[in-house]
Amino acid sequence: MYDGCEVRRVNVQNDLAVLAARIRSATRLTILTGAGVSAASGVPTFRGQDGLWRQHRAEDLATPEAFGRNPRLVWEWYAWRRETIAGCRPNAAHEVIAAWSQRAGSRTVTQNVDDLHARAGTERLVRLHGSIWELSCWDGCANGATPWRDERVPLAEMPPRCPHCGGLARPAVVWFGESLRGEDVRAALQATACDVFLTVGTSAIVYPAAGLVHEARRQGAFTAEINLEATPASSGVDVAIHGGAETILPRVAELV
Ligand code: BV8
Repeated sequence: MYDGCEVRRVNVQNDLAVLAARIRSATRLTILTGAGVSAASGVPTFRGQDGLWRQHRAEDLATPEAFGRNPRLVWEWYAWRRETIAGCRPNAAHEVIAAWSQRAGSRTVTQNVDDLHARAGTERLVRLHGSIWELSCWDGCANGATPWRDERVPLAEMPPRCPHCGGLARPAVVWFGESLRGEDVRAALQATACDVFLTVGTSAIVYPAAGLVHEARRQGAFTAEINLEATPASSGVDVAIHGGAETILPRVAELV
């Protein structure tokens, strides 16, 4: 007779084998990632206990209203995150996802702005919320609408200025209440037409990203979730595996 944790272990082993078999036979694999895949690299997640900064919640700072009210405070938050991320490297979860991205028909859609998927060499990457290493013009000049890359830590000046018009620069990320870029939304929706849709390390509450797994299931995809804890998506996927992405993904990769 199995005790509780033995049953759980057996169930997880079965789920890993089922997911690996589905990935092995898939011609179109789509992976959606959130902050949880970068947690093992040392990048603070949004809603975990490490998600607070000077007692501010991410949702309160990652908005155009917050930036308009106090650009220096919001830039200090981004400068702190840039400095933290600059010292982080891709972890085993990024490495497995980058390896799977070499397969034809695979696509990776990330909510993260830390660029760790790009640094791991991930192909066909859709960055739904932009990059913390890119800036654009807050004051709306034509040339400054196109994001430019600035990886200097610390930034040359605080707050940084637009090189085109000398106005205020902003992080070229998508804030709450802002629309995502049309081409990114289209690419993400196209990626829901797949055989396997795997969501990894996201609390599944930020839209439109959180709606993608439901759209994939509606189109007949096998859906799976790898996350440290249950989320609103857990009850709707075919397989929900609870554990660290940096340990679960390498185990699945061994079985594929
Ligand atoms: C928009 C960039 C049209 C900034 C971010 C429909 C329904 C409800 C609400 C809305 C809706 N449509 C729009 C909204 C409003 C809003 C929204 O969704 N709000 C939520 C809070 C309810 N959405 C928007 O505003 C979006 N815009 O839809 O445009 C529009 C326009 C105007 C008005 C309405 C609509 C724009 C959303 C983009 C916001 N920008 N980031 C920045 O980064 O500074 S979102 C931000 O949250 C990050 O990108 C982050 O990636 C993302 C999602 O969070 P997660 O990645 O899931 O991170 P989190 O910390 O929450 O969870 C981590 C998970 O990992 C946890 O579950 C944890 O257990 C797990 N974990 C931890 N360690 C590990 C692990 N898992 C595995 N292994 C581990 N080791």
